[in-house]
Amino acid sequence: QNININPKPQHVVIGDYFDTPALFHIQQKSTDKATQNLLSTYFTNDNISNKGFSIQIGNVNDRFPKKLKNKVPKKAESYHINISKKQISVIGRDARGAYYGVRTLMALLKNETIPLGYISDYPDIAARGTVEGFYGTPWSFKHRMRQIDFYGENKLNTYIYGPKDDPYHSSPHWRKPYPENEAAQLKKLIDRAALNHVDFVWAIHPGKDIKWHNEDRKALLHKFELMYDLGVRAYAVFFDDISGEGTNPKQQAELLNFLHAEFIKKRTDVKPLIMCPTEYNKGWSKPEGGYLETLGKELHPSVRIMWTGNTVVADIDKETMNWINTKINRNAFIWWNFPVSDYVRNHMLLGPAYGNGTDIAQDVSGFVSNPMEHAEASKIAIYGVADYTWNMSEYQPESNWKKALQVVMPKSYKALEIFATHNSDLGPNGHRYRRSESVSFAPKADAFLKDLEADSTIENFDTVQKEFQAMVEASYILLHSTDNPVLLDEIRPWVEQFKLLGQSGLAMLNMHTALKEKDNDGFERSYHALKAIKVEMYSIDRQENQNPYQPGIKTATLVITPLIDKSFEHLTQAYNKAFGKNLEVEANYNPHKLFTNIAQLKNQQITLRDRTLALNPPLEVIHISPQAYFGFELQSTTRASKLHFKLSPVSGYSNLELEVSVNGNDWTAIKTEQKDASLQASINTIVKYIRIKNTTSETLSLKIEKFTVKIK
Ligand code: LOG
Repeated sequence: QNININPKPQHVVIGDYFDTPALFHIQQKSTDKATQNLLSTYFTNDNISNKGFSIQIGNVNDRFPKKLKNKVPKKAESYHINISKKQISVIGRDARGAYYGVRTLMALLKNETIPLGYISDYPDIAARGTVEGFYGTPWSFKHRMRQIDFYGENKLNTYIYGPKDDPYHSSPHWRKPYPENEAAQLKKLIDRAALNHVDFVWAIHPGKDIKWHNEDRKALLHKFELMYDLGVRAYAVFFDDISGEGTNPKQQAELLNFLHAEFIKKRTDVKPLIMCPTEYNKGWSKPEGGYLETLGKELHPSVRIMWTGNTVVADIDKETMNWINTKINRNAFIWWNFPVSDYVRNHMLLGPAYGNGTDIAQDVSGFVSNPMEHAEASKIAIYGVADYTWNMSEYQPESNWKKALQVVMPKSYKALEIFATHNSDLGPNGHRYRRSESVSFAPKADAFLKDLEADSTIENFDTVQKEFQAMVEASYILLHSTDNPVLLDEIRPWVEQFKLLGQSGLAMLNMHTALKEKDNDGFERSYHALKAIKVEMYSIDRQENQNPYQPGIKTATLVITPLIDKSFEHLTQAYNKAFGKNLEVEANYNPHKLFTNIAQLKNQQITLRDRTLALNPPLEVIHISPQAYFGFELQSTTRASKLHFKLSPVSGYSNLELEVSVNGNDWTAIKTEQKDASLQASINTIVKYIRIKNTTSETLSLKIEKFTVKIK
């Protein structure tokens, strides 16, 4: 049925539509504060009247016709909405169900017409939401407030607060109270969560330095009490990413059971505990140690145990669930590591939330997504998680994703779609988790390259050109969009990069046209333009998002970038060959150059990363004749500092000299110092050229294992 509500309701039976009334008569039976607050955002003195259209809101314990009450699904958080020409009844199974019913009601009232009929609805999974559990800059207060509202709107009921870099969540300060300011902000968040019917689950990460003695146990209990005073009514204890004493499952279980008995059970208003085990994925579990079985046996049955799947970053299927659930004697609580990007920080993950089995609703006790440090951009995936966890069997990743784009950017969503289509994969990474990217464009790119390399007419020229144009135009639209400044703030450098990439694609196509028309001036102009665009992209990559892990800004790396680079290289080679020219073929821009007169090394790549210039070590033995040298030519005079090199055999060191120069003519020798098998030097001066030179009268044969220099 065609009603646009996220998450998709379970049962919708509707017929004719009637015009949405302008005036309403609201009768609240027993509603809670959150529902009252929500109603007050829509029903104001302007649209309330005793003669208005009747809307009744309450739960199954209120007075409603029996036959309506019977239709409320017998499940937690469910609701039934009945719509007749005379009135609308919203009946919740419980307070949260009534709240969700009102959420659905308000989505209906946004339209010009309302359908007659009914909606019976309930969630597939009990706990649904996010775990702010990533490394890196924790979300800001402002972002968290926006997130919590978003969860309420999308019927997500769980926000687990556990940012690795909050020192009061983890070591060193987990035992200490939050400073006044932070406590006040947390309190506001907790209140906001309550207004959105979101459980604010406060997590503690004590395992790095916990001692299994009474004092630390008491410290934990005390911290729980402090958090209770701030309004926390749900708790988690994380033991992930630790080593040593803290990993002992018996001790972990004992602590959790202690907290359960001494804290949870003694209060009527606190939810059962959630814990994240140390062996939180199958790849890391060591069957011989019996870690998971111990937890399964010892932990109080009400404690929910988190699980990331077969590996740290994995999609979840039936088999995953069967495996873990038998080990832990309960349904695991899924910690889905998507769209978290703390291990690929130079990428934006804006694709759909897909890949999880749609048959695991009965096998999980909860499902939360670990998002990116970019909160607003993460909403695209979270919107999908809301739908998936509510109504799993009907979840459609692709159409959900398109709706999500409209929700985060109501006006510029089409431009956002072009951007997000090409910014979803993570690139190669240690967890080997990948996402599809540029899906519908990929076959066209392939065909383009094939034609180009076969020197035949390029069938897809126009299609590819249109895509590049769309990239540039979409970028301009996004950069000047006003419908979500918070999102724009997060994605801006990636959009700038994306715009430049589109422009470089157009320059590449111009090279092709010029080559075909034998317009050499035209070819060289587009060639140099493309190179210049690469310089700009390079500088964005060096200036923005300079974290120490994966610094920089990568965009459209799976399909578009390789398409442009390969085409550029092919075209330049073809041009050089046809006209006897010698343009540099290599597409990837690095302003610094290898500096050598050794033929064997001429094509060796150099890379620049974190201000460290490195020669990619060649695998073969290099023969260095007398006076021959290798090193770097910097783009301009720059301060160089630490230099490292490693050669084998080490006996080679005594025959080589390190020299620097500002002009390439006058050279100064720099003292080196041998440390173990490698040589180091502190240059600490402004240079343009750095080289290692054979100062003997014999040819040296050696392997270069490492050659790097730090530059400003
Ligand atoms: C961490 C988490 C991190 C994620 C992805 C869990 C349970 N723990 O490898 O903080 O964001 O992987 O990098 C983790 O996933 N450790």
